[in-house]
Order: sequence, then structure tokens, then C-alpha cells
Amino acid sequence: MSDGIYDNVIKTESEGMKTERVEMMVEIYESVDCVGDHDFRTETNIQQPPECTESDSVRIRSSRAALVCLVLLCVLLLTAVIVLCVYIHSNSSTNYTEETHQLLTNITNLIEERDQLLNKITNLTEERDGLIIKNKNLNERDRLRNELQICAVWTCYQSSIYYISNETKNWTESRRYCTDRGADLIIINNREEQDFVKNISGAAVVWIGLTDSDVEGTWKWVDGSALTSGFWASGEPNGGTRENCVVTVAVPKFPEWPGLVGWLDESCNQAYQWICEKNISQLMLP
Ligand SMILES: [Ca+2]
Ligand SMILES: [Ca+2]
Repeated sequence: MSDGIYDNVIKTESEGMKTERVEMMVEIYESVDCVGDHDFRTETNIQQPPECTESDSVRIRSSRAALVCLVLLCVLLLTAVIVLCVYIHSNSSTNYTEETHQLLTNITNLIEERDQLLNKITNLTEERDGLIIKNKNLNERDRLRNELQICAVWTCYQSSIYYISNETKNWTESRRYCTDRGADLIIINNREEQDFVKNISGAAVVWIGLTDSDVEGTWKWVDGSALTSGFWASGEPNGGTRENCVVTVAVPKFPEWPGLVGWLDESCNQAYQWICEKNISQLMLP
């Protein structure tokens, strides 16, 4: 009897401990479920303790409140952005308008300045043209004055004027003297001109514009024309390649050679007087 009672007591105590263990496990599972997914508990049809349902409600309300606050904040932020954009746009438009006005003013000033410069250019051009005409007239006057001075020094004969030098030079320098004055060494075309040269040269030996420097024996005038007939002295030309320029002698230079009158070929490096000839028609050229 006592053993049965003892066994019953032990059995009762074991069952009580098992019951408490089961209740503790249930509480643990319930706590875990509350922390975890609420919907999962709903789907598994686990009965929720009153404390868990109230916590969820508080959290949902908090979430809703946070969501509302977030939406309001977004609306406020969007409103602020819109207001800021409108302000920037209006301010920029004002600045652009002022800048455009300033640029138009500058363009107008530049156009006026350009017109003034064009007027100045026109006036300067007219003044330049006037000075050019004035300078041309002065040059023409000086040219005519020089020609008159030349005519006072040079001798006129038929259609040409002639200048006989007092100094002596070689043939090349003598010719340069003539060309520097728009003339050239004399070209004797006929007997009358040869007699004219004889008269103005007197006893002088003078260079004339005849040479065979290019081709020995082929005599050419300074204008490039070939010699057709000449007034060579007796025995001339006789210098070969040593004597390629021509002088004319009006008076026998050596008594022993009385016939040495007319043209002689001479070394071009010899120094003699010279005669320049210029056609009257060249006086009219500038
Ligand atoms: Ca010769
Ligand atoms: Ca000779």
C-alpha cells in the first residue's frame, strides 16, 4: 500500500514536471513566433497569446504613422523643389533679359562705330586719291622741267636730240650715262646724220652705239638692229676680237694717217667722249 502510494506520488510528481516542461516549451515557441513572422503564425493556426497581438497592433500603427510622415516629408520636399525651380527660372530669365539688352546696346554702339570708321575710310580714300593726282601733276611738271633743261643742254636735229659729253668714259659706262637719262648711244642712220655728228664733235673722238661684242664681225646697233652700211675709216675695222666698240673721228688724229677719218673699231675699255641720242617722241613719254 505504501509502495503504491509512493509510486503514485512519484508518478504524480513526474507528470507535474512534464506538464511544466511542456508549458515552458509552449511559452518559448510562442515568444519565438511573436518575434518572427506574424502571418506565418496565422497560417499555422497557432493561437496567439494576448501579449503578441497587442504588440503587432502597436507596430502596425507605428509603421503607418512613419509612412504618413514619410509621405508628408516627400510632399514637402517636392514642393520645396518646385518652388526653388520656379525661383531659379524666374531669376535666370531676368538675368538673360538684362544680358540680352546689354548685348543689343553693345551691337548698336559697334554698328555706329563701324559707320563712323567707314566714313573715315571714305574721307581718307578721297584724300589719298587727291594726293595721288596732286603728286602726279607735280611729277609731270618736274618731268617737263627736266625735259626743258635737257633741251637747253642737248642739241636738236631732225627728229632727235643729242648730247655730246665733255668727259670721257669707256663704252659701257658711256652707254649707261645715256640710258640713265632715257636715251642711248647715237645710232647713225645716214650721211646727213654722220655729217651732223662731224659738226658737233669737232676734233673729239666719240663713242657711237655700234658694237660686235656678241658675235665677232657682226656689227649691231644698241637697239639690236644690224649694220647695213657704215662710214668706216680706211682700213677699219681691223681690231678683231680685241676691238669690239666703235668711235667716230671727224679730224685726223694722227698726221701720219690723214685718211683716218670716219668710224674705227677700238677696245671697249678705252676712254672717249660719247654722244647720246634720244628721239623727240620719247620726250612725251613719262
Ligand atoms: Ca671686233
Ligand atoms: Ca680699229
